[in-house]
Amino acid sequence: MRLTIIGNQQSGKTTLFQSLVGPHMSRAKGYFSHIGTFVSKDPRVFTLGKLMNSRKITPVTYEVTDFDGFGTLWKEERSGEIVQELNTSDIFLQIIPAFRNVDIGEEFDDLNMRLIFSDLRFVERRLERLEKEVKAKKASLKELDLLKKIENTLLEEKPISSLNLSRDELKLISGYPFITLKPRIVVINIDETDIGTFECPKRIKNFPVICSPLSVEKEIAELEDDERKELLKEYGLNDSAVHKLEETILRELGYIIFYTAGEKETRAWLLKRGASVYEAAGKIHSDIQKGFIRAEVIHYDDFVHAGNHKEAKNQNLMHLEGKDYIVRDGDVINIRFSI
Ligand SMILES: Nc1nc2c(ncn2[C@@H]2O[C@H](COP(=O)(O)OP(=O)(O)OP(=O)(O)O)[C@@H](O)[C@H]2O)c(=O)[nH]1
Ligand SMILES: [Mg+2]
Repeated sequence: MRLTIIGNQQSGKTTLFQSLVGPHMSRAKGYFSHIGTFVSKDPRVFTLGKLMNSRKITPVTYEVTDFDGFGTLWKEERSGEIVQELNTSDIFLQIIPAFRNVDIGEEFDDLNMRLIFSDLRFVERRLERLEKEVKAKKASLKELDLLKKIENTLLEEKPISSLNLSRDELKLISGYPFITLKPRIVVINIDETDIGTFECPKRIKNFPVICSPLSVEKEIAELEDDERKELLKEYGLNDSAVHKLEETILRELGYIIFYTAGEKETRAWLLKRGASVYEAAGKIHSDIQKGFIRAEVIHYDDFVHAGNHKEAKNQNLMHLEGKDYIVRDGDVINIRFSI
């Protein structure tokens, strides 16, 4: 899972990167000025791991990239290549530097239009060839119609994601590097003096918004838990925005977290919302999926209430499920399998 921070020059991209990754090592590559790992803030895996006395606790991690392609490294004539690199991301975090008193709408549009134009340029080039290919019966009329629909949307200055394409339509264009098809979260970087008074819009052009003083977040990320709480209080903040950001990322991408818990290791796993326990088994190991018999499922809340597997079983909080069971966020799963 790759999260990519985008924004204009000096908007606070690297500050957000450091808030997510902490003061750890990062590397640079191509248009990414920093690449690092964001360790999930989900506290449940640690609670479970402690209850289980696990020797190892493994939270979910995300790869974070600080993208400078629209910043200092931006070159109009290289935009094709820049977009190719962006296309490796699953979700974008678009920063708006409200601390610089910019017009939020204008600042959003500025980058938004660059993304829309780059998709439009691609569609127009593709359409030229596609019309010939359809005539020669080398491509389908369906694809041509879909690309025309996409072209119209982009000409209306709307992202492709606003079309809510069907699964079949998405399949037809899955090979295309469309960046306005990807989910995006707008992060408004507010001045620390505006904490508590800044009116945070719920959405901008239908993208979810998070407002946060990123310079404070960066400071918080460098601290230990106790100090962190203290500093949050000092600034009048309830919680770190990073936590909320992760929740929003998972919601926008349609992911949930499930757990496996044992003495050797307790681990959190990402799974597409609506996926079956059979698919979950495949995430853990292909052999476990192949040999799937049944799944023992205890919800996190029940697990914590009971304190351990055995007690949860005694209290009838564990249920046995077959392959088709749809995993819920927070399920603690033990797969019975034979190979
Ligand atoms: N007051 C204030 N300053 C901030 C905030 N966020 C970032 N800055 C400052 O703005 C400057 C740019 O921040 P960066 O995080 O480096 O921004 P960037 O988008 O990575 O910049 P480039 O990589 O040069 O495009 C730095 O001097 C930060 O200290 C904020 O929330 N409040
Ligand atoms: Mg930077």
